[in-house]
Amino acid sequence: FIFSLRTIAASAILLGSVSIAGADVTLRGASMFDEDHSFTKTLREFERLVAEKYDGEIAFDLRLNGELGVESDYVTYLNQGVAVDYTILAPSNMAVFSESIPLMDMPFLFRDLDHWNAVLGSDAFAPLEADLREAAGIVIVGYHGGGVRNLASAEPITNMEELADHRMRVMGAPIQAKTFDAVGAAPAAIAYNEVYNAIQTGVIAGFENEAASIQNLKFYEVAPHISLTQHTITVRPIVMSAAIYDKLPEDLQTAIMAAGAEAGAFGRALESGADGEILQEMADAGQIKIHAFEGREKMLELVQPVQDAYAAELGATELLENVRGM
Ligand code: MAV
Repeated sequence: FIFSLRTIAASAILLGSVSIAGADVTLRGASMFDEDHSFTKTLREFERLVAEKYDGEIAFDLRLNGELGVESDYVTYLNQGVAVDYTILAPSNMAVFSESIPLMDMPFLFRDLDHWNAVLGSDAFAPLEADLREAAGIVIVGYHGGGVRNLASAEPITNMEELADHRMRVMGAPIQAKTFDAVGAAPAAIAYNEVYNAIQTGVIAGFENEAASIQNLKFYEVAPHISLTQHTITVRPIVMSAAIYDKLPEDLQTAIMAAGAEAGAFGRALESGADGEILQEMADAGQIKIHAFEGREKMLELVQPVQDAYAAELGATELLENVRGM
């Protein structure tokens, strides 16, 4: 009896994530974090804006704290049109379905926040969005992001020598592993929800992440040494399952696109503005130690040929040159 109840509960989560009865729509969202994280705040803002812009009845059911898994799970759900209708995702977690989408969050793509802002304000990534829709069945409705990723490790990493053979977790896209391989580290693709344990048990010596997530998921408990490599400014699309999106009434699709653009701008300002403060908060609380990293220029030099080769493979050389030139 208990078993069958569980089965029913599980299939209720996997099926019927969208119910469109007359004008009533309920969309289910997912966040790996609690209400304090900028991803969750941005998704809440997205919900508020959609409801405001849409004349019909709409409800949202946002599942927090990784209840529905991690981003690599969400990608599969979005692709299949089950369980998760909207979320925020790292492009590098969508590589299984689209080889080109991780280009937009590869390390050392953006020089600084101004450059990142200019690129996100342009349509430079439109071909990548089109490939994602086509190959993955995922629709980008806006852009969150703006966190700066640094190394977080059990022991300090302050220069290229200490980075050599450093066993670190990277996201699943091959370009992420190739990048950290090129700078001499020993990267391994590990699921996000296994990182804490893998560091604690010494399977790896660290990973790389942005301040907001290190704080929200308490990664500082196992990786308290932050090296300011500042290798990535994040790009985190707000996404929807195309299987769901395409079934929605046109006026709701219009509201979603407008809400996504606005919620993204809200989220980018929030995360990019809070990034330094969050690092400082964690340092003040004695949770992390911040280290300068000597060798960022060297990293950049080693990584550029890897970026070039990846773009060439994708036939995206012009796109990359265009982004670099902005
Ligand atoms: C951070 O929590 C976010 O950037 C999230 O989008 C990523 O999936 C995650 O890191 C990660 O490294 O997998």
